[in-house]
This record gives sequence, structure tokens and C-alpha cells, in this order.
Amino acid sequence: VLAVVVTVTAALSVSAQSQAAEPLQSLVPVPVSVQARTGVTHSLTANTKIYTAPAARDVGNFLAGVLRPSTGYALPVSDTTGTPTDGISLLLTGAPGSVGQQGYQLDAAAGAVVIRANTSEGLFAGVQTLRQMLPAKVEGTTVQPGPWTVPGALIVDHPRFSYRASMLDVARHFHPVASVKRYIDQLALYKINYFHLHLTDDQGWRIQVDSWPRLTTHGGSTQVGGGPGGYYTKAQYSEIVQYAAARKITVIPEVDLPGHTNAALASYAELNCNGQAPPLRTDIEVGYSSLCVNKEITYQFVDDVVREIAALTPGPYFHIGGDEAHSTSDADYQTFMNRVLPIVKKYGKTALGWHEFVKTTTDTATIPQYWGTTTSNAVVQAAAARGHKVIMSPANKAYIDQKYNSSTPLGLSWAGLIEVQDAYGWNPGTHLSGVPETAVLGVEAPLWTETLATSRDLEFMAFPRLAGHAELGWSPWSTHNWDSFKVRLGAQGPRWTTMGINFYKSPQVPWD
Ligand code: TNX
Repeated sequence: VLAVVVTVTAALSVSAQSQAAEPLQSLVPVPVSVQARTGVTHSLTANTKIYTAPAARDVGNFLAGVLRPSTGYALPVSDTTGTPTDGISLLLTGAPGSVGQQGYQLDAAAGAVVIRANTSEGLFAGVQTLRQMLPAKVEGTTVQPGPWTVPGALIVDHPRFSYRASMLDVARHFHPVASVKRYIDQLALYKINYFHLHLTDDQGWRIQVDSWPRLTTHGGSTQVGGGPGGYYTKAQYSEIVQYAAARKITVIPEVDLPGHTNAALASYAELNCNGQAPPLRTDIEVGYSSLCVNKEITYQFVDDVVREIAALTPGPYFHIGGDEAHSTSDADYQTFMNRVLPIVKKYGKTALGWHEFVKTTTDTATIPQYWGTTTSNAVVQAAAARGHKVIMSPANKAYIDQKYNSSTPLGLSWAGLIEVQDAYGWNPGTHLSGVPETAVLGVEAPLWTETLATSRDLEFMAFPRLAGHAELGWSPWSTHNWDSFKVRLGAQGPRWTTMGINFYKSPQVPWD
């Protein structure tokens, strides 16, 4: 009995003590360096002002947009060219060199919070850290009682990899613009800076192409399970691109070719080798469809599609798919890519593709996305040796559409059951033999939607694993530690609850 009493007392005093320091120990992704200013705090008040370098006004407005609803404060945003001694400043001067193009320094002192970076992207990353230093209720959409206290600290931080992404499949189940924006908001929380949009597949074509209108009017008219499907108009796609850009996220459109094309083949008979349009498909088979490699119209089609979508896409990348082309012969696949990769280049974009496409090219500007389940892959290893950068999405680790365990109600399981610790337990810089860290562009977590129809479904599969992949992409490997991560992850729970995120309450995580 005595022992129990002592233990409880100790536990209470630890948690009481850790109240003030807690946010600094709860950051995801964990920063490169955090020095607590012991005994120092900074409080937001009704008089707090936000000051920004003129070129970072948008980041200041974003921060004000996060803080105003819950604090109820006015938080006026104004330009500064100096170093204010009050409020929150977002400055493009004076950052240490180590923060590079995407990192930041955050100095929280009693008088002022000052974030410095070399770019507005860096400031935006610093703002995400500041959000996590405030109480979880700061994420509320209605006025909450304070106090709004930030622990005193000096944080210097930058990412391990420049590319940190998630993919959303809007083809298997269509996800409307509002759902896509909601997901983009969630990516921004964890410093993810690319959003890969899987726009086409066997079950649906989701982006308007003026020169081939039936792609959407017919090819977009259904989805897995036979529901009504849908598609984005060009204006809606641009709205998504702009919304992401305001969160320092670059959109990468994917048009999956030459397989995964039943929706296109069903929309235009002339794209089929036999001249006959197949019916639309609402099942989840893969590997049965292929564009007709030996018809010239196929390349007119690809040219039109790439031209129209590239014109709406300010980012540097265009993803051409290339996966599971099981009904395209190897020779045809080679012929097809030899024609298609130059089209992507002609419209000013760098080609990304699922890793198998890289066997067809020696252009080291192109980027394979590894999605296999083994730790050695000859095609990708050879590409890395030639000088290609590789995106790491090993399906048995990074696929956030896979079930957590055998009773997970949503998701698939072909790549394995992936609990939170499994998702976190790999090193992108050593995972694939012959693909050293220097050859890795970054990490991407794909969210396929054969079984996912709503935002609640997306969230249940993405959270909490997405936060782990974000940390694998951002934080130095020297900080990698499951016991530390699971506690920091548990501290995200109240934030997600406040934001209405439907997350999986994994028993592996000590949820706050
Ligand atoms: C494989 S991964 C696919 C997708 C499926 C996914 C489901 C890849 C490049 N292709 O077509 O949606 O598995 O997990």
C-alpha cells in the first residue's frame, strides 16, 4: 500500500511539474534544437499584434486566421522592417544559416515571439511550431478562455528532406473541394510541403480537360461502389492549387498512364485498340486497362491532357503514374514512355512516376516514387546510381490506406497491417539498399481510397500515421525514438479532437 501511495505522489508531481514545459516536449515533428528558457513565458493578450516582413504578410494573415477564432483577439497584422519588441514577428532577416530555405528560428521570450527565416516557407513552418506551443484549444473555432501562454524557448529547426508529401486518391472515391481543402489544412500542420493529387484511375476521371470533355462528363460520372462520382472544373482545380499555395504546399497532379485508364477508355472509343469503349467500372480490380500504345491518337490525347493540366499547375512536377501496367507489354510500355516523357518536358514539367517507369529512361531529372514492399529493388537502385532522386513510399510502411490491424473497419491490407509503431519504424535514408540518403528526395504517404468515401474515413486512416511520416521526413534521424515519439504523438490528440479530426486511438499511443 505504501509503495502505491509513493508512486501516485511521484506521478502527480511529475505531471504538475511538466505542465509548463509540456508543449516544448510535445512537438511533432521534433525540431533540430530546442532550448527552454526556464521560467520564461510569453502570453498573448487582447493587445497582441502580429508584425511581418512585407513579403511574408500572407503568413502573418494565416497565423492571425488560426489565432483569432479561439482567442477572440483582434491580432492586427502589419508590416515591419525592424525588430519589434512586442507581439509576434515574422521576419525574413537574421535567421541562422543552418535553417536553409525551409527552416526557421523561433525565439519566444517574455516580451515578444520572433520567428526568423530565409523564406516565407520557413516562416510558415515556424508558425506551425508556434501553434503547437499554445494550448490545444487554440485550434478551436469559437472563443475559448485563455490564458494563451507560450513557453519561453529558442528553437532552431530545418528539415532533413526537402520533399515531404501525402497523396490523395480522388479517383476511386471522389472527394469534393471542401474535403480536399480540409486534408490540405491537416498536411500543413505537420510541415508537409507537397500534395500529390491522384486525379485519374480506372473508376473515374476527376479533372476537366476542354479538348476531351467526355473524360469528365462520362468518365467522372461514377466511382467505386457505383456512387455518382464527380470531377473538378478547371476553376476548382485552380482553387485547390491556390489553397495549397497559401499553406506553402505545392500540388503535384497525377494522370495515371498507360494502365489505370478505364475511365478514359470508356469515355472515348478511339483510344481503345479495338475501337470499342468498355463500360465504366466501379469495382477495385487493377491491371486490366491500357491505352493503345500503337495508335497515334493516344499521344494526341496525352499531349492535350498534359498541356491543359500543366498550364493550371504552377509547381515543377507532373506525375505520369506508370504503375501496374499489367496489360501493357514491356516493349509497349517502353515505347509509350519514350513518347510521353518528352511531352511532360515539353510543357515545362519534371516527370514523377511510380518507380517502375524509371526503367524506361536515363533522364536523371525524372523521379521514381518507390512503392514496393521489399528493401531492395534493382530498377530503383540502378536509377539512384545513375543520379535520379527517389521519393520513398514503401507500401508496407508509408501507405496510409492499409489497415492498422485485422479488425480495422476501413482500408486494404495487401501490403500488410501497419500499426502506428510500424509506420514510424523505418529510415527513409537507409530503407532501400543502394539508395543512400543523398539519393532520397523525401517521403510521401499515399492515401488510396478504394474503401474511403468521406473526410471522416480519410482522417481515420491518415491520423495518427501521417504525423509519423511527417516526422520521418522532417526531423534528424538522431532524434528518432519511438518512446519519445509516442508521447509527443499522444499530445496531438487534444488538438485533433478540438479540430474534429476523426483519428484512430491506437492502443500503442499514450493519448493525452
Ligand atoms: C496499389 S501503389 C496501387 C493502387 C492501389 C493501391 C491500394 C500503386 C502505385 N498502385 O492502384 O490503389 O495499391 O493500396
